[in-house]
Amino acid sequence: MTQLTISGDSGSGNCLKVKFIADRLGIPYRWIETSVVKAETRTAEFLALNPAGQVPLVVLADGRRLAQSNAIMLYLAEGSDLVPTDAFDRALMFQWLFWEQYSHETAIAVRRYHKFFLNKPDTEIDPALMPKCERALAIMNDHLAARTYFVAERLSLADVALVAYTRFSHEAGLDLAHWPKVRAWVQRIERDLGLKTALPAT
Ligand SMILES: N[C@@H](CCC(=O)N[C@@H](CS)C(=O)NCC(=O)O)C(=O)O
Repeated sequence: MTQLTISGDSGSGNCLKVKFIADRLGIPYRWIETSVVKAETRTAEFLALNPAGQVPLVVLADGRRLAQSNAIMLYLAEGSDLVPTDAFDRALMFQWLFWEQYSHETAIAVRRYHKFFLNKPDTEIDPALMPKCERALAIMNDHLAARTYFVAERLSLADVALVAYTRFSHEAGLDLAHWPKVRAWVQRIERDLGLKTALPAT
């Protein structure tokens, strides 16, 4: 039987988000490892599937294709307990999903890519990224000061989207010991998702 395929790079938080949701919801899929560093997202074959040349990309059983990690998560999790039914809570979840893509991923994931995957020394990495990363983590830490989860005190797509790169903060050169509420929340979400922790031992 044809089933969902996920083209993804298993080092990418955006791709892992999709895997986490499919695993959590018991959705069967075939994973097609597609390396960003090896430019496998830029082959003619891949560009024919996603002209944006980016993973994650899913191809549904009927052949329809969907890109953008948060859009894919929303499609897969429709009607599940990971999407709040209350309209305001759902809008809050979207608030964090949009913030993740505009202000969080663009700092932490980008700095991690340059430092960890491209092995660049700090002097060759855009200096504006570090304060942007620190600001994102401070916003999260403040939000979590009196909360267990990002929205409505239960696991939602907001937690899954945000944990994807936050758990690799050390690979971006950030020590989560400075943001203890974030660190504790990462451990909680990893536990909820049944993941082995990505955090370094303290
Ligand atoms: N906003 C997109 C970002 C996707 C993205 O940046 N994917 C990266 C890997 S994390 C990629 O495929 N880069 C390859 C390239 O741009 O050539 C999403 O959330 O899916």
